[in-house]
Amino acid sequence: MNMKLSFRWYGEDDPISLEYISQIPGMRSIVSAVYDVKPGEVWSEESIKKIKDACEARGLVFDVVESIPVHEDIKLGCGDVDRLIDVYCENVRRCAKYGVKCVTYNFMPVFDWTRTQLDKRAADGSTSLVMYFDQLKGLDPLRDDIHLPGWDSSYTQSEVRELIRAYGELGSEGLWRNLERFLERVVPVAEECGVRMAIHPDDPPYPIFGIPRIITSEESLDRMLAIVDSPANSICLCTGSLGCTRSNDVTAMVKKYAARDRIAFMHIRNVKVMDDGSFEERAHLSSCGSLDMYEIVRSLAECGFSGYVRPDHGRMIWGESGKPGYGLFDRALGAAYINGLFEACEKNLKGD
Ligand code: DNO
Repeated sequence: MNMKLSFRWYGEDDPISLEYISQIPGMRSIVSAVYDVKPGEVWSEESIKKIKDACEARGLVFDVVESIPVHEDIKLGCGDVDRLIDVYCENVRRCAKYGVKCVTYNFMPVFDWTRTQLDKRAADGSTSLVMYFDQLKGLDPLRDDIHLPGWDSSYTQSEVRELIRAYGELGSEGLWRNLERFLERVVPVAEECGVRMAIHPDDPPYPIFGIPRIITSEESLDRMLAIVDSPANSICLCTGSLGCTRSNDVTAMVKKYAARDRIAFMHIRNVKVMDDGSFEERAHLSSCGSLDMYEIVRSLAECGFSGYVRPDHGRMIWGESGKPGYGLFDRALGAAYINGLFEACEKNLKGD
C-alpha cells in the first residue's frame, strides 16, 4: 500500500503501549509529541530522541508530530511573537533531525476541539464524544463558569474571559494576518529540512462563543494554501472535523487537495450530523455516520496518495476506559477498516 498507516501515542504515560500499537496489522508510524514542556518552549533533543528510540525498539517509525502547539501570543499577534516563532522553527528543525517528516498544528484560538459531552452512551453500550447544541444553549463564557471537555483546564475563568475578549477584538481578519506571519516564517524552514507542515482544521469548523475560527471550509483552505505555495505548507485533512457541518463536501475536498498534493496527513473518522446540526462521533464505517469512507479513500488512492493516515477518535467499546477518543480497541478496528479500503481501492485501480 502507498499510504503510511499511523497511530497517535501520548508518550510513556499513554495507557496504550507501543507494543500493543505495533500489533495492529499494517501499522507503520507513530504520531506523537514532546509533552514535558509548555507551548513556546524549546523541545530538548533528548526528549525527541527518546520517542524515536522507543518506537524503533518496537519496529515503528516516529515520523509524524502532532502537535507542535502554536503559542497563544503568536495567534494573537502580541508579546514576543518573533522570538516565539523562532522557537517554533527551532522545534521543527530539531524534529527533522530525528527523522520527523510531518508536523501537525492548528490555529484555533484558546481551545482545541470542542464537544459538549465525552461519554455519550449509545444503544449498544459504547460511548463517544458528541456536540449537542442543546447543551450549549444559554451558556455565556463571559458570565458563566464553563469548562467544556477538551478545553485546556490550566486557564482560570478570568483568563478565559480575557482571551475571549482579545480574540473578539482581533477578529478573523486579524487572526488571518497572524497566520500569514507565522507561515511566512515557518514554511521555508520546514521546506529546508524536509518537513511538511500540516494544518489541522478547526473542530468544529464554526465560531463558538464568538471566538473566531478560520480554517473551516474549502474557501479557507484555499486561502491558507495560497499564503505560501509549497508542499511544505499542507493540510492535515481531518474528515470528522470538516465533516461535522453539512456545508463541507469532504469527498470533494479530499479529491481536490490530494490531486494538488497538499494533503500531508489524513485523520479518518466518521461523524453523524443530526437534523439541528449537532453531531455524534461514530464508528469509522460509512454506514455508521454521514461520511462515505469508501469514496474518501478511493479519491486518495486515485491520486496515488502516499502520505500519512491515522484512524482518528474511536468510541469506547468492550469495557475499555481511558482518554476519550483515544482508546485502543475502536481505533484498531478503524485501522483495520482503513487498511481494507486502501487495499481494495489500490488493487481495483491496478485492475487486479
Ligand atoms: C483531536 C485532535 C486535535 C489535533 C490538533 C492538532 O483529537 O485531532 O487535537 O491533534 O488540533 O493540532
